[in-house]
Amino acid sequence: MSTNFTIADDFIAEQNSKKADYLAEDYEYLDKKLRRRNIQIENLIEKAQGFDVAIPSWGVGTGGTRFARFPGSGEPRGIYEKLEDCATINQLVRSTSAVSLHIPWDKPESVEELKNFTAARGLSFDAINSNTFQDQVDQKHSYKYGSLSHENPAIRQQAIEHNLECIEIGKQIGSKALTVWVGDGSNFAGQINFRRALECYLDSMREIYAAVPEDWRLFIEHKFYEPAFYSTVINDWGTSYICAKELGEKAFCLVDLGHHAPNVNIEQIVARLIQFRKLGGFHFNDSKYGDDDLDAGSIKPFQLFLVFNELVDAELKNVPNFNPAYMLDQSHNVTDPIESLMTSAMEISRAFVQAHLVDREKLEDAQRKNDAITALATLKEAFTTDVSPILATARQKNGGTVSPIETYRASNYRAQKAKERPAQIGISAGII
Ligand code: PSV
Ligand code: MN
Repeated sequence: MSTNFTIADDFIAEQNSKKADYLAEDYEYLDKKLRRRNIQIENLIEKAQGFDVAIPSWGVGTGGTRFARFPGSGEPRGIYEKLEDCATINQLVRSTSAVSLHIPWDKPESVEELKNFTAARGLSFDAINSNTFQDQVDQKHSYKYGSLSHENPAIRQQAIEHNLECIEIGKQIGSKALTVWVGDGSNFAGQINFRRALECYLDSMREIYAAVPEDWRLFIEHKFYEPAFYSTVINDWGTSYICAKELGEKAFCLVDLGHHAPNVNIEQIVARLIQFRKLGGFHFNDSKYGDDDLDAGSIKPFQLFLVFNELVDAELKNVPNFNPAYMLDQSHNVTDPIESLMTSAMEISRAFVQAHLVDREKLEDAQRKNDAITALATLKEAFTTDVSPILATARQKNGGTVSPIETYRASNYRAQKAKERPAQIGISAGII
């Protein structure tokens, strides 16, 4: 496996040197501009250097829709090849050092081997995700009509045990959180009893919660539709909050940006969850219509900025126990997944740094005076500042590349992988 192609650090340095003059010019200009606003560019570079968002293992394969999947060449065929791609992403952007595994898709034959392989590439493991939304070949009971919320205790038990197994794997690989998203719900009015389904779900979650180690967190991920189209059991942040509250201190809400109805004010949901100490983390992506799983910041960059505005405000105000986990969760149908994930990671860092540019005193003053024009202008001043030189400098300082997409394309990584990884008929990338 170690003979597989990797991008050489010398190659990255050579690519960076081609950009050095332009970056220096842009940096100098931005530095001057920020100093006029009493902002030290060095502080922002440090912030950007310390920022990290986890890569979902399932994101490095080409996704698909209900209609078709168009595989790309050189796609990863198993967990080790997925990790190779995750390592490449991090090598170039240096802000994606953790990988979020999905079980059983990524179930390792040898945990030891998996750990060594990952550590050798400078990666660690983020939250572990359970899967009770699909049936596996050797599974006794079907999840066709639900899993943790199913009427049948034997089916619930099977789903509970799967989550317990995820916790065990997570403990061995160093994860510190379990993310539970269920596809449970209904397609017809009257198909399920709403109250009974949630009671069953809570009963199951109590058993899972009891097995969550003291230094772990249990993330509850809500979604208002799909695969069930009439109702889902954990449909919104309110239900998620109630469940997290019922379960106890280790339980938190996870916000996947794609899991809300169009036009829902997600930044306000984030603020609510922060206020009541139940914000666990994020699955970042973007959407136009629903759970489109598009690249983060590609459709609504202002929304992404506004979410980070809430997060940075909480960070600066030292909200107790504020420690959200950042993960991507996207499906790449028409792009090279590595390019999409690198671009998304950069857009998330951009929103984070921009949110640090907000003049918070001015904003608060405007809010207290009901000066809506100044309030928005204060946010827009930060949002419209091009922080690219900060992001590029942070990447370079961390050992990465000034221009991730250019460097990646120039390296011919994908063509090399196409040689190493001949296509397999019928392999699953996860979301198909
Ligand atoms: C469901 O749409 C979801 O957002 C959950 O996080 C799943 O684990 C993931 O996508 C992959 O299907
Ligand atoms: Mn998700």
